[in-house]
Amino acid sequence: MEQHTIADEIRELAQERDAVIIAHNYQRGEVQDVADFVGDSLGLARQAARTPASVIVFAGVHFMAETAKILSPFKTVLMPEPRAGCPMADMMTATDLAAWRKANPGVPVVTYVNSTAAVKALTDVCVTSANAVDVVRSLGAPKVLFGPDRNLASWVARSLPDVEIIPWDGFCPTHEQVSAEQLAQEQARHPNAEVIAHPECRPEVVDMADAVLSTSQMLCHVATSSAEEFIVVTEEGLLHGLAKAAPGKRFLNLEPRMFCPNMKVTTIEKVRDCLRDMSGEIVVTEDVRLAALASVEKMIAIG
Ligand code: CIZ
Ligand code: SF4
Repeated sequence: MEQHTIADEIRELAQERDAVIIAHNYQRGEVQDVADFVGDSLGLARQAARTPASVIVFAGVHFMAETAKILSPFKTVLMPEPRAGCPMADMMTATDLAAWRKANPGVPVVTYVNSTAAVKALTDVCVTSANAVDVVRSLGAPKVLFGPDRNLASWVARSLPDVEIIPWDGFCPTHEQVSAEQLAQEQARHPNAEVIAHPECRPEVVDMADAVLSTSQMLCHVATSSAEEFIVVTEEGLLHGLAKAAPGKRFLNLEPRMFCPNMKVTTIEKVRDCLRDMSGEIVVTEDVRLAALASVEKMIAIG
């Protein structure tokens, strides 16, 4: 007799609860495999909003589930592990941002989607790592405040030398830990590998990359690139999706592997328990939601 797996149990519960399961590109492989959709935070939030499901189970970190709630106010958004936060998002609080705005009157505030709903609510326009350069360029402003990620800010500043980017001093500990020496050693071991790096890495690491890409851009890129081997400078969970996106190609992470502990606290058992118990609901107050929605919609309108 075939074994009834935890994945089978999850699929049955999802049907019973009218739930869609979405998993971020950095989640554990078995969690990605049980999800209806796998992707980046904004892509997932938009996809979940379009499904008829009344419940969204978001396997990711807190700001991502908040973004899903911002776009789907009438759906129930659940997190299998609601304590999964993002240290970078927590490096800029709404109180910090309010004071920063006040000290820089008239300067537009551009915020990375890796931020809390309360911070998005005080933002003029959000950006993702995929569209940050285009969105800032389209503002046509001589100067912008950019948070919370100083490394993404630096990438935008180097891409747009005519715009003065004032960075907040936040960073992603998982991407920040990578040094240029560490990457150089990996390159020396694999001289034919193409280096693809996330813009959350330090500027000197970004400058060593053949391509600077968001997670979704990496997934598209590896399928069309002529390279057969890649050094992937982002959280190691993406390698699961990369192997599916370009079967037969070789993907290397760094040593030690780039590991976000918050992304990995969600286990397949917690996905099951969350659906069974309908636990871990994410709530965003309506005034914050509407203000945050405006900054996300402005980004989407820009493209
Ligand atoms: O927005 C996301 O999902 C993150 C954290 C990174 C990316 O490049 O997709
Ligand atoms: Fe936050 Fe970095 Fe983890 Fe992404 S990988 S959730 S930015 S700490």
